[in-house]
Amino acid sequence: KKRAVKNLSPKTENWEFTSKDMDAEGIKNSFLNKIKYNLAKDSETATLVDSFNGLSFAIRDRLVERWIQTQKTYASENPKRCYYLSLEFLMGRLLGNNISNLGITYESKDAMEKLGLSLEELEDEEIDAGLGNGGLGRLAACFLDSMATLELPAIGYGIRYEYGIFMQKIINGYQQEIPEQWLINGNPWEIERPEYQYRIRFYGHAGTYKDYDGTERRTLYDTKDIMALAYDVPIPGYKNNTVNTLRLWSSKAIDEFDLADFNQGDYIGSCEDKINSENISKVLYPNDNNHSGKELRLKQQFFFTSASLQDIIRRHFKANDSLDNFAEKNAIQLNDTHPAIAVVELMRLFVDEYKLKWDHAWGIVQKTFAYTNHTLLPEALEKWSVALMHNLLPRHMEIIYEINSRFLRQVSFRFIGDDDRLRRMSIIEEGPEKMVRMAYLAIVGSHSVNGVAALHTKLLKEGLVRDFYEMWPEKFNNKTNGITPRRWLHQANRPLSDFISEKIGTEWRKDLSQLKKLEPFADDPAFQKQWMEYKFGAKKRLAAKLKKWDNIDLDPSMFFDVEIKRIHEYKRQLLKVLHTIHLYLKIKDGHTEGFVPQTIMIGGKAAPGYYMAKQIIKLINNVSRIINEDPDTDGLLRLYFVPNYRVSAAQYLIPAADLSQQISTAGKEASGTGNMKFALNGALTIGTMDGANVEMAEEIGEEHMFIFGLRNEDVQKVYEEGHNPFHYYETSPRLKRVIDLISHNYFSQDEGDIFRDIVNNLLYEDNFLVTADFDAYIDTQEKVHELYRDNPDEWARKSILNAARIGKFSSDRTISQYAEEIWDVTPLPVKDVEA
Ligand code: 4GP
Repeated sequence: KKRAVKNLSPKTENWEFTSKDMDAEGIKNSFLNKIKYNLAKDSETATLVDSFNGLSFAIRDRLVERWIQTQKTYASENPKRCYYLSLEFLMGRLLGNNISNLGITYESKDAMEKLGLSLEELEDEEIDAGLGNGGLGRLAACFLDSMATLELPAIGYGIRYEYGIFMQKIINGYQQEIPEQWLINGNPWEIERPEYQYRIRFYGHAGTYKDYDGTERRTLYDTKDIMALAYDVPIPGYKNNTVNTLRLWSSKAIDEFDLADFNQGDYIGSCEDKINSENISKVLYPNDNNHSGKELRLKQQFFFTSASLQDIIRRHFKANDSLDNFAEKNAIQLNDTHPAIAVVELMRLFVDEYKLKWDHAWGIVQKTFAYTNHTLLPEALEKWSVALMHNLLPRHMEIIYEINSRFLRQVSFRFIGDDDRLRRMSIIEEGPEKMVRMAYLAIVGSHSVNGVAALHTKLLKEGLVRDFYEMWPEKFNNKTNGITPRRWLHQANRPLSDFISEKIGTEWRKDLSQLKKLEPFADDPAFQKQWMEYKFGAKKRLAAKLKKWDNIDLDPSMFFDVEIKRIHEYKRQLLKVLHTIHLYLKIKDGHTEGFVPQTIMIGGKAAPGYYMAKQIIKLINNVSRIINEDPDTDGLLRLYFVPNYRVSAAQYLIPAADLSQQISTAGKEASGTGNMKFALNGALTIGTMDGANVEMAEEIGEEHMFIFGLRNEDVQKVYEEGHNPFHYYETSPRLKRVIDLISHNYFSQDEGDIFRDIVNNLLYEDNFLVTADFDAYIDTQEKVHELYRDNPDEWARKSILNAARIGKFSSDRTISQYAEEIWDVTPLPVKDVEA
């Protein structure tokens, strides 16, 4: 059954536009046309935002024919399709991406230059589509790019949040969250589809009625309904004719105003109803790796899930006349448990609305769904109170009970007399408050369960859901994450991308394993020199951006050490801060001989309700101020907290980094994807044996990375035997000095004891073993600096080898494996659009 992954390499080769429309002159004319007729402006009155919108409309036009052609092809060929259901799509900016995937970057640049405009400046006007928090959401975005590039008939479904991830401002060192009005200038990439609207039914109660043939059936009464309205975003493949769709749902009141209320004079009351319905798609929950049990969140989950399923069934019936082949035509991937209620909703639709028999329906449901787990952290595991679920979705709660009772019967048959196992595996958790365990529901309702890196999948099987693995080992599989090389190298680092293409051709953009061809150059001094010049160029580009965005002055001749990701205790930004303080102390002690002049950059958002994460941000900022203002550190050490870390900032930070920080407590980071982006751009990694770092070390060679710290087994042992952080404090003089400096308010002289909680946590709790790994980390950082200082050729060689050997981590490879091993979906190339 298993085919080689190679089969899924793109079918369309040597794709080039021939159209005049794609040259600079064509783009320029089209742009001028848009400025005039779409925006009613001229060269005198057009603002930068107008120019951004004008160019975006011009580029969108160049996608539209292919978009229509793609959808036509799918409709007529009726292939099996894959649907990616995700509460998050962290898309970032689209202009540069769409231009680049069309292969007209230089043409667009020229077109704008002819008009005295700078493409880069226009790109800077685009506010990121920040419809996600971190890894899980960005992965979904990379997957969309790969699915289109691989010519897979795929659709992404999500929510069109009016407010995506908040904008982070730093005020007196503290994070402040500002709502980001990303739609304020309009969104040139979306098309509203009023013809696709679905009714979503909440609350009410379930009851029985007699069908015409006398069968008793369940249905819902007295529900409170709202509408889901579709907005479509085009997702172009890289240099092919495929343009897939990301369909985002926006909530809308059923009627503009409830006329009954209106006539009774309750004008405000009826307006409130409308406002309440529209709240559902208002804001993204800003949690990463964390579950919030709020009713509105469950509403969001059901809202987008139900709309998507209704849309999928509608589309299915356009090309098929029965639901019997539903699973043969539709594969639905659940991006974490956030859309897991889909299992229940599809059962409800099949059984209540389409009147299928339970067993028949259940067989289809299980064959249709597949579930991806993204984290082992207990606080991220979704559980919904039965009471809440019953109130909001009464019929779904009934169906969950039915699914559970049939499932537990299966378990008790397989493991006779094992009552504890029944209790452990039940979808309903008994306790003071009964809870629905969404991960269990997702596993029971799917034919495939995957983790996102080899180690993570292993731990999933051995730990978190071991009982389920024992029951259905065949359901479990690994799909190591990947990233799209288009955004993360071709676009983000175009000079380096062009240099690479000069040497090894352009195929790597669709087949990242081709980067292997760089290996022979790794020893070539001339190539090494050029390679490092590109790194220097990227540093200068970053310096210009951070100056413009945040008024930060970077010195590009320094070593750049970068940790960018969500702020989380398990990701251990604290370890990086402690190290920075250690370096500062070295300088203050006068040990500056051979000190590698370096700039340490840390960026990331903290969930607004995550106290410790916000304390860590404050600490970074305070340490930064003391260090940067101390004249002793001039030319040696700088620490910056980069505010408002986001996809567009990552595109500048990652190419500029010399060192990538991937230092999570072993066993905690499911995969990581930033780690891959850095290596692709020639940064060396300092990291623990966690997540995909393990597989990166296999590919790149451990000797070309800086691996340190406790392994997963060690961590487990420490947890079992009881961790005593105070012991490390007492026995490591370096650690003691650093912690003492913080606890004596050296970094908070006018603010007193504000870091007491951090210090106490480090000394008496330290769940993430910062103290245990401290010395190993400091020593390994030292090795990093030694190599950079004493052996720049070897550094360059390693940098090249990192990029050359990172090919496995293309999301094209990941998606090929999903398509072949889970979805059974094959590429469907789209023919050339006639001129
Ligand atoms: C993240 C994981 O923390 C990260 O390791 C992984 O690379 C990413 O998913 C994509 O699989 N999880 C989340 C989350 O973002 O909210 O659970």
